[in-house]
Amino acid sequence: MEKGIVTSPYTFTGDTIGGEGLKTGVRTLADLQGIFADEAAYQAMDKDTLAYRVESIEPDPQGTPGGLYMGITYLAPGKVGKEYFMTKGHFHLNPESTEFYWGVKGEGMLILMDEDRHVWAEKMVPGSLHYIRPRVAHRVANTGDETLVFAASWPSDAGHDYGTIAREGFAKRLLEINGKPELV
Ligand code: S6P
Ligand code: ZN
Repeated sequence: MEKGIVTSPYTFTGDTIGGEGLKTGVRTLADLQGIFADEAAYQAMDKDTLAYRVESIEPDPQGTPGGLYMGITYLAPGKVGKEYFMTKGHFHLNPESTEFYWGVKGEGMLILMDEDRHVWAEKMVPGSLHYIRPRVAHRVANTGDETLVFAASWPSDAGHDYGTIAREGFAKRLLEINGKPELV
């Protein structure tokens, strides 16, 4: 190859990323204990069921100011009672940090909640782009019957506050009512 011209160590095909230092994280239903409303339905399910997998490229150490990360989440279809499979959801530890999500495959809902516990949702479909503003908690539910694939890019110094959502939850839940998703 010509001097000074190199190949990027990372790849992005639309629904996969790869390359140097690719990280993979897996969440089963066991990892989502306490987030679904219907505890009896949750207890009746196989806790080894895969809920989602996240693949990410994090070129700089967590906490590096000015860095950017990119990840793809594969969220399985399914419900616990009437509630769709969803990600744990989080605020960022650095409250000013923002994030982009975009829909790649399947159908879902990005559920957002500000610090006053006001909740709203944006429909996620292939090609939808979602800007998550500072101080807004975010989680995604799969409302379809295929794996929901979405990508995200966030600052390397955003950090994740899972504790607040684990303790207090979101003020509304996305349930299937008469065959359609409803925030209740
Ligand atoms: C990271 C970004 C996503 C989520 C992933 C899983 O800032 O928001 O990669 O980590 O969608 O969701 P959660 O709430 O379990 O981190
Ligand atoms: Zn985030």
